[in-house]
Amino acid sequence: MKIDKAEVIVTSPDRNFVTLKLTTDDGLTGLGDATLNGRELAVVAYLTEHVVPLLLGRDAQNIEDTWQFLYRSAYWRRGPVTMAAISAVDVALWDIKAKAAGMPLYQLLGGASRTGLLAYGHASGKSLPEVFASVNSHLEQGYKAIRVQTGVPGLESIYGIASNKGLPGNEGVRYDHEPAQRGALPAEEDWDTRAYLRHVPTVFEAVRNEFGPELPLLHDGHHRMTPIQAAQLGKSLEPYDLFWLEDCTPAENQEALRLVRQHTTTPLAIGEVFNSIWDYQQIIREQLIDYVRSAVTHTGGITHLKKILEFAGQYQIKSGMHGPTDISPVGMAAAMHLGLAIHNFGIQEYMKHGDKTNAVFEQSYSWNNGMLHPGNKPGLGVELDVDEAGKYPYATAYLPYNRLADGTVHDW
Ligand code: KDG
Ligand code: MG
Repeated sequence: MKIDKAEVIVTSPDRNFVTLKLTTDDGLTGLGDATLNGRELAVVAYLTEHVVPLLLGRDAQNIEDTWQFLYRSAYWRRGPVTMAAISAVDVALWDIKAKAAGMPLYQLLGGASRTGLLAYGHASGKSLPEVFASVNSHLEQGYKAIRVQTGVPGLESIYGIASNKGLPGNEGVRYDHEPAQRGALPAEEDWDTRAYLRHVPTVFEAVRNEFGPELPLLHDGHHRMTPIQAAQLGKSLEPYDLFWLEDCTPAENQEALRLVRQHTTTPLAIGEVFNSIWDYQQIIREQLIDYVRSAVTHTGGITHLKKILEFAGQYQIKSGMHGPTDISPVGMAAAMHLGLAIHNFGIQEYMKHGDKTNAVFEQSYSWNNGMLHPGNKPGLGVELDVDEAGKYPYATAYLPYNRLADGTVHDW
């Protein structure tokens, strides 16, 4: 079974997505998600210029060998662009293998370890009444676990607060949280860590009082705190029993989590911007985290993320795969198959895609009563409608960035 064709498809229904489609000489097709938010075209170029020519004529069955070949033969290893490209190839090959076997992918990965995947959604609001309304709306939609992001008095616009406006060019389409904005330059947001640290615990106290002790609540610090500030936040949130505190410190300095860990028992999740097992080596071995946040899309595909999660499992660390709207339905389906199969599944992030996206990517995964399931079609269970995709050409879009009151650039 040889790879006969490799196409890189860029489409922008609601937002930009990059998809790799592989076709074998016997006509099987496989899809892989290669979307890297705000840097999409870098992965397109990496795939088109350097990967597609190496794939044509290769045996589509040898997934591990292809992974090692793409990783090691490049000499220049890791990095988000390389690893997103390798991931797309890897997932497309798993899709093909599962279709050839006539099985949903999770069966090839060992079969189902559970009946469905607990998923969390994103509640947010600038004020407490808005936060409460958003939590209520998520409960009505069936969510059984909810991330809470709040505005901070004095700050105009910050990460994680849903906008009802929709994105420019997409007015009326409301994602719960879609930070990338179309336009030639990134939007500037403001930040003040002390104001944030003062405000967030008051919101969690109010949310716990309103919604009771059982609802799993999550929060994303989005890399903005120093280690001691993160320790302070973890400690001040302990009475509200968080499921996790995510990305409390910048991801480059994994040792920072030692200090955070010394001071708080709030569970920690990190890794949405990591891209290999080497980013996790120390923090898993030293048990500095509780959840691995990597997406299949950004961490070298199923082949590599499965290895990370097996390593994590030795330390009772669980999965919490990244699933914002910049992970395409192809990437989401891959996460669901992997999450259903592994033993140490924790939770899956799930933000619903918009109608245009759902028309481009036909899906067989389901959302029922707060649980996701990848479906039972052979392969990933997602197909791309090329005609629909062709209606939405790439549109330049960037993630925002932060400045402090004195103008200093800060982690976003
Ligand atoms: O592309 C960046 C987003 O995926 C990220 O900001 C979302 O932090 C995020 C999350 O936890 O979903
Ligand atoms: Mg996050």
